[in-house]
Amino acid sequence: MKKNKSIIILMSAFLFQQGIVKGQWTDKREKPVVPIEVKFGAITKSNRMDPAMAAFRNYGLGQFIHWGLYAIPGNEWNGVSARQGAAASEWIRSWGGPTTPKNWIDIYDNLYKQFNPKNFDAKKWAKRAKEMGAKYVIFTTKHHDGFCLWPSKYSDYTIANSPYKKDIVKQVVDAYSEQGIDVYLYFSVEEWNNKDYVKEIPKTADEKARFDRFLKYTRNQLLELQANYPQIKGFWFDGTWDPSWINSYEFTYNLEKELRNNNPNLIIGSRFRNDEYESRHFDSNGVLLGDYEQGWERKMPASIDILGGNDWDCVMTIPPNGWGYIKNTDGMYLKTTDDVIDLLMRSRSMNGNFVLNFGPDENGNMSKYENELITDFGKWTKVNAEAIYEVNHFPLESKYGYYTISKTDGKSLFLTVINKPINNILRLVFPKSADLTPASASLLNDKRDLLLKKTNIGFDRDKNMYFDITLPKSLKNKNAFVIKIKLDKSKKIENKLMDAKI
Ligand code: JFZ
Repeated sequence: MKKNKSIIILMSAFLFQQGIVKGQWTDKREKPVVPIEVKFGAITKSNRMDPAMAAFRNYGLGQFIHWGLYAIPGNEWNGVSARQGAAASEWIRSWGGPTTPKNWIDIYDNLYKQFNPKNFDAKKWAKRAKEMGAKYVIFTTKHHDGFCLWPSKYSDYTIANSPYKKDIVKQVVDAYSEQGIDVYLYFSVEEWNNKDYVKEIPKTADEKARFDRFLKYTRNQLLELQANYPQIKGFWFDGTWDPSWINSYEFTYNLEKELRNNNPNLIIGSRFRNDEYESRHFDSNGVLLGDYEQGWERKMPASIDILGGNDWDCVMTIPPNGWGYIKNTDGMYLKTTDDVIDLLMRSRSMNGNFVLNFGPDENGNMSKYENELITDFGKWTKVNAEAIYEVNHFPLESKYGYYTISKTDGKSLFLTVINKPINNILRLVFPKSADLTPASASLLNDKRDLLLKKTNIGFDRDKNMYFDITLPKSLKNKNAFVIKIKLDKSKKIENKLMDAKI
């Protein structure tokens, strides 16, 4: 009986991680024909125009860090892998099935007694993040296991009671801020080992009292984080899917108001709360709850249209799944520099931020692979910065890669070339009605001018016109490269040959 139950829990955790459980993701919502009255709907307007939100839109690239007690096992225990046994490395506490170590939960809940990251150096992390080109960081203050990386007054299960003792969140906030990288705090509402936490809607008096205490505790912690680290720009909420939290819509509505009152520039995503009809991410009228869509986790919108103009971020792991440290990645595909360039520019071409996750080990070291990726990817973001930051979506598609356009001049168009044509000629397609068309082109990395010519290919009744950019035959890039195209007022004079009469 007990075994069956753990298999069911494990399976649902798995489906959940895969996003298969209904209603988890922010697919385009059908709006009701007649708007319904929503009392606990959106607090901020979509597309906030204030400087904080403008900065968010320009970040382009972020770094996510998942660090906590799960870094100690690193997805295994005594040489036994938790693969197939736990949903992800940071979920190792819920290890289930035949490979689960004896007394596992108990072992896990005592790991804090040995958390003592001897190499942890927030300044080094922040420098490296800057080198990668990250403009913001999202750091786990507390994951589902409930362990706080800051010395919270409201819990005993914190860094203060580990051998390390010092406030880790503070070091991260200070070091990243010093590097000019904005800080967002990841915060899981759900806590697996909190006696007051109730998953289902509290029914008995005892459950009600416990969950009530839990809500107060959550509020206290969030206010504490805001008071301790006033520099933070926002929160990245998680673990907000249980019926108990969903049913607390009035509480969460008021809490969001309170957090925003304390900091009117605060940025939070759509995963914090729901309206009174259990509608998460969006209220029942399809209005975004929060400042940006937080549903594109390890996935990408198929096209910008699905986003309905909302801001969004894509958070992504380097291994297939697993946000916390994984000691043994043998047999796992690890995303390459090419992969992350593609994902970054795909996000940017649709106005989103791309956030790459890192899972430091128990001593505070990034893995060799992560470090190499930072260096390699960082070289790319540096030379191609103009195409990544302060850019907008450009409303044309290219079979060669992704377009972004400069916000500053609206005339510098960037084409990140992922697919290089065999004949070295990129044929750009613009509608004949376009006001601005390509006037000159150059390589962004070494500023080399490229031959650009308008080409009349003579298709009958064609609505498009064509611009051919010739790449030097000697061009041998290791990765994707960016072409900067200057747009100018389109010359409307066409050398029109006679159309065939049919
Ligand atoms: C959550 C966490 O469970 C995970 O450990 C990690 O921190 C990630 C960033 O966030 O993962 C999720 C969250 C939501 C869904 C699936 C995984 N979901 O809605 O299906």
